[in-house]
Formats: sequence, C-alpha cells, structure tokens
Amino acid sequence: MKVFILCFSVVVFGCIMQANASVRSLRFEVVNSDHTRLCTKKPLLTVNGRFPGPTVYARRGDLVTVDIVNRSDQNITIHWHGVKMPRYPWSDGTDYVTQCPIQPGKNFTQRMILSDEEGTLWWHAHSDWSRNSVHGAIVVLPRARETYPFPKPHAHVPIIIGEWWNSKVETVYKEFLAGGTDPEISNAFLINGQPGDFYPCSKQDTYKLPVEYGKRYLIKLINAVMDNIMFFKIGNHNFTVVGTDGAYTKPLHTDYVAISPGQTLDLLLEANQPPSHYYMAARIYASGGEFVTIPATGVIEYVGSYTPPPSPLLPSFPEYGDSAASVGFTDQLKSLGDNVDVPKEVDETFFYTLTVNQSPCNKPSCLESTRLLASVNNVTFLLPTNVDILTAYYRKMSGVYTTDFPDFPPTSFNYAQGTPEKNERASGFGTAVRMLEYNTAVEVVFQGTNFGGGVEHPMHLHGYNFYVVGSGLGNYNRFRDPARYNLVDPPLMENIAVARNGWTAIRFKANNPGVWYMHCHFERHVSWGMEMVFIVKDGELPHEKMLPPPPDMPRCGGEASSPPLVFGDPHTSLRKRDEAQ
Ligand SMILES: *[C@@H]1O[C@H](CO)[C@@H](O)[C@H](O)[C@H]1NC(C)=O
Ligand SMILES: *[C@@H]1O[C@H](CO)[C@@H](O)[C@H](O)[C@H]1NC(C)=O
Ligand SMILES: *[C@@H]1O[C@H](CO)[C@@H](O)[C@H](O)[C@H]1NC(C)=O
Ligand SMILES: *[C@@H]1O[C@H](CO)[C@@H](O)[C@H](O)[C@H]1NC(C)=O
Ligand SMILES: CC(=O)N[C@H]1CO[C@H](CO)[C@@H](O)[C@@H]1O
Ligand SMILES: [Cu+2]
Repeated sequence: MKVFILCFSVVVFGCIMQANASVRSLRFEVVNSDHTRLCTKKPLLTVNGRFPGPTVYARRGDLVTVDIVNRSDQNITIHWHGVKMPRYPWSDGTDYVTQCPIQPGKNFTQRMILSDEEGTLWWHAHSDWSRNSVHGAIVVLPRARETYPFPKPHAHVPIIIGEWWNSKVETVYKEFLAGGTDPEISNAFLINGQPGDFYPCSKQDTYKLPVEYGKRYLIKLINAVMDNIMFFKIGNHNFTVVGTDGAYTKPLHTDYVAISPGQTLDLLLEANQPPSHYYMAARIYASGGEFVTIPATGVIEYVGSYTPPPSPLLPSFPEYGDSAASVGFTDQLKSLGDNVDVPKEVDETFFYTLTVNQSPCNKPSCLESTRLLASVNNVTFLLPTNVDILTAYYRKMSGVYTTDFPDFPPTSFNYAQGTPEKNERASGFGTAVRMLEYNTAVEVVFQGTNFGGGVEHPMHLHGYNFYVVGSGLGNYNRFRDPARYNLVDPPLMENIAVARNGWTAIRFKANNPGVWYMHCHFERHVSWGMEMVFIVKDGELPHEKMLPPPPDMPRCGGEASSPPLVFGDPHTSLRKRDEAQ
C-alpha cells in the first residue's frame, strides 16, 4: 500500500497523511485570477487562483493523479518537470510533443509517476509562456520509515524564484513573436510570488520565513524565471547544498548558489546566527543585454523577543556578469554515492551545436530586417500543429515528423570563437527526431556557438535524468576532453546550463521508452526553436514497453483520419508495471 502526503502550506509543520490509498488525486483548475504587484493589477493565468501554485507533496515512488480542468480562455498543458514518468509519456504534458493542448472548457487527468526521484522537482505549464504564472513545487520525501542522507530537517521550505511583467505575458509573448527580437524584459523578480522590499509597492507583502534558533530547514529552491540564471544568497548565513533536480548530492558548503531556469536545489539552512531579521535574495546573473538589476528579497525572521534592525542585512552578490561564479558553483556538484551507474562506455555519441540564429524578417510586424531564431545542429524545430508526435508515433502516422535529426552539425567551424556575418546566420527548419533503440547508452556533447556573441543554454531532457560527465570553455576536443570526464561521482541532473561558448557532456541509458522532448529552458530560446525530440523504442520484455494511452487524451482534430487509438485502463496498466518490476 502506498502512502501519500498532501499539504498546501508553504512551511510544513504538519501535513495531512493519508494511508492506505493507492492513488491520491489532486484537482488543478486553470483559471484567470486578478493579482497585483508593483501597484499593477492584472489577470494572471493560475492553478486554483494561486500564484505560485500549490505545492505537491509526495513520497518516493508515489503515484499522484491530477485532474487538470481548464477554466481559462487559453490552451494549456502541464508538465511534471524532472518526473521521469516511466513508460508513460502520455502524462508528460508537452504540447504537440506528447499531447494536444487541453482546450478551454476541457479537462485531462494526468498521472505523475514518481520512481527514484527524491528531493525537489516542480510542475509548470509547457504551452506558450504560461509557465510564467502556472507553476508550483513538487516535494518528494523519502519513503515512509526511510531517512534522509543528512540530519533530519525541522521543516521543508519551498522557495520559488519567479518573475512578473506588468503587461499580460500573453501580450509580451505575441509581440515577441511578431517583432522578431528579444522579448520585453520583465518588471520584477519574485520570491514565492513577491518582489520584496527593493521594489515599489511591495514591502507590505514581502515573503517572510519564521525560523527558530537552533533548528534546521531544508530549502527547496526552484528557478521558475523565464530567461535568466539567478544567484541566491542569505544574509549572514551559509548553507549546505544536499540535492539538485530530485537527486542527492555530496554536501557542499557555500555562501551562494547559481541556479538555472528549470533547475532545483535542496539547501540545508541552520538557524544558528544571532536572532534577528536577514534577507534571502535572488539576483540575476547576465552575461549581457538589458536586464533587471534589483534583487528579489524575502526575510528570514527568527522567532523570539529581540529588537530587529530597522532594515535586515542584504547579502553581497557576485557581479552580474561573473561567469566564473556561475559556472564555478555548478561544477562543484557531485553525486552523493561513489557507485553511480553512469555508462562507462557509450553506444551512441551525438555532438549538438546550440545556436541563436538570424533569418530575414519580411513581415510588416518585424522590428528589424532580420529576426532571431535558434537551433540544435542548425535545425530550428517546428512543432506539428494538428497532432502530437507521440500520437503520430504510436499510431504509425506518416508525414508528421522525420527521423533524420543530425548527430553532428552539418558544417564544422570554429564554434566558440567564430563570428559569422549576419547574413550567414540562418538555420534550416524541421520536425526531426532521433530514434534510439531501447537501452542504448547515449552521450550528448552540447557545444555553445558564438553566433551573436554566445549565451548560456540550460538544456533540459524529459523522461530521464542524466549524468553530467564533463564541461569546459571553448571548443570541445573529442581527443583530449573525454580523458578528463568524471565517471566516478558526476552529478545526476535533468537540467544543465551549458556555459557561454563552452561545452557540456552528458550520459544516460535510454531505458525509458517513449517520446521525450529535449530543449533549452530559456523560454525565448525554446520559442525560437532550440529543441529536438528523442523517440526511445520499446524493448523486448513486457516491462520494457510503453503503456497505452488513457481514454481522455486531449484531441487536436488532426488524428481523425488515422487508425483509432487503443486505450488502456491506466490503473491496471500501472499495476501491471509495478508487478513486472
Ligand atoms: C471532464 O469532462 C467530462 C466531459 O465533459 C466530464 O464528464 C467530467 O466530469 C470532467 N471531469 C472533471 C474532473 O471535471
Ligand atoms: C560562510 O562561508 C564563507 C566562505 O565560503 C566564510 O568566509 C564565512 O565566514 C562563512 N560564514 C559563516 C557565518 O559561517
Ligand atoms: C544552416 O542551414 C542553412 C539553411 O540550409 C544554411 O544556409 C546555413 O549555411 C547552415 N549553417 C550552418 C552553420 O551549417
Ligand atoms: C488550441 O489548440 C487547438 C488544438 O490544437 C488548436 O486548433 C487551436 O488553434 C489552439 N488555439 C490557440 C489559441 O492556439
Ligand atoms: C467550461 C469552462 O470552464 N469555460 C470557461 C473557459 O474560459 C472562459 C474564459 O475564462 C470562461 O468564461 C469559461 O467559463
Ligand atoms: Cu538557450
């Protein structure tokens, strides 16, 4: 019997424990609700009217079903970021990759299938830019009667770094697509939905975390910002990083972290400083361009009687463009165990260039004569429009995607230093996937290119986590660099920021059959096409095959002419899955 825990408070001092329930259901109503920040009121797309949305608490290995009911005027999909969804891509929630969007007035019951994830993950909308306000934390506790690999925390504290535009994000998104340039920058960063004391009209609503002296808190940090890596610090307090992306790490003592969009970090905080008020703050890391410089703040308030200072202590930050501080933090993350199951040998090696392209812009709405696009191996990905790739694969429909995604860039050049002329920066277009045989050991080397000066790319893979075995600046050298790989205790992640004009090598075993998106987690880059899809084929044995779809899969309309779907009873199928393992 499985045990599920559900709580919706930000700090968990007591949760509702529900024993003897094999499936726990949540209801997510997607609604427009009015919210005010920076003295500006606007309707915001939310789950259950809350911003950020509800925290989902679960235990390792749990199954949580979520009824998504769309009471908004927009198409929506919900993705369980970092949940591998073994054999069940049907609930992965990526529009036109694993499902058609849930249209206004429709509903869809998704199954969040946890396996070996433990720590912090999050859920967010995947359609358009609605993830800006449609997101929340997933806290995965150890199994009942199992312990943490570190001293037990007194409480879990989800901290979501977010972002606020005074304009409607749908409008910002539409103007961004029409204009062809970078998007309008946001007006504020947020900590748990609030900008904090350094922004206008915000002080009265600043997020406050009461702590008791001598107690230990587990901060579940999530970067839900759209386009920026963030630094996070706490005044006068250091902390210990103990996990990232739903996997534990070797303890890392530090006074700051860098966190990329999509990533999560588990931080142990000891409340051991003189009782007072201290700021926790998130400030941007940016290697160029226009950006918001003001940090988002929350306040750590020790309980007890003392006179707090007129203003809490604000920590000092690395410089905005301090790439050594950003990359240097990430490079220190290591898996907790030494006996990790990283593939020592690989069956397939792919070399993927990550590029921001420029193409001619001829529409009247264009702000310049060229428009920005993005590509992987020079392919700007086009999503299908009237069917999703998963349905097309499952039903053997032709004409939806091609299987020729290139393993290497079409031309080799000086990736990290080359500066092509504007008219040489165009990409090609395609809806191309890479097929993988079941259980293939895969290595992907991501190579940032210097087109337009280069920028970081936080790459995210659905359906898997991967070991980050190596990284460096400049061009990857396939003769020299593999010798320096860490095959002993590389961190297990599902989101890794590839350094500006640098490279990163990841490895994973393709043992989760399905259709899995891989994309940059900078929202503007994914909108420009920096993405691709892996299709991992079924294995021979019954428990190596994809499960059938649920009967309530949202429809686009384009599936009508193809053979009908054979539906399964997902609960029976999942039970069979459990029995097979
Ligand atoms: C979903 O929609 C169907 C058909 O309109 C309806 O019968 C069902 O009650 C809805 N489910 C939820 C959870 O709202
Ligand atoms: C925090 O760590 C920094 C160096 O990482 C050190 O200089 C400082 O003394 C530490 N502060 C506390 C309160 O432990
Ligand atoms: C990318 O593809 C476009 C269109 O086919 C082509 O013009 C361009 O030269 C290619 N660029 C690179 C770097 O391969
Ligand atoms: C919503 O999704 C449906 C199905 O794919 C599509 O036909 C429609 O154009 C979408 N609406 C918008 C506003 O994108
Ligand atoms: C059935 C349903 O929930 N419809 C809603 C769709 O969205 C519009 C606009 O927000 C609402 O007015 C409908 O009630
Ligand atoms: Cu990117």
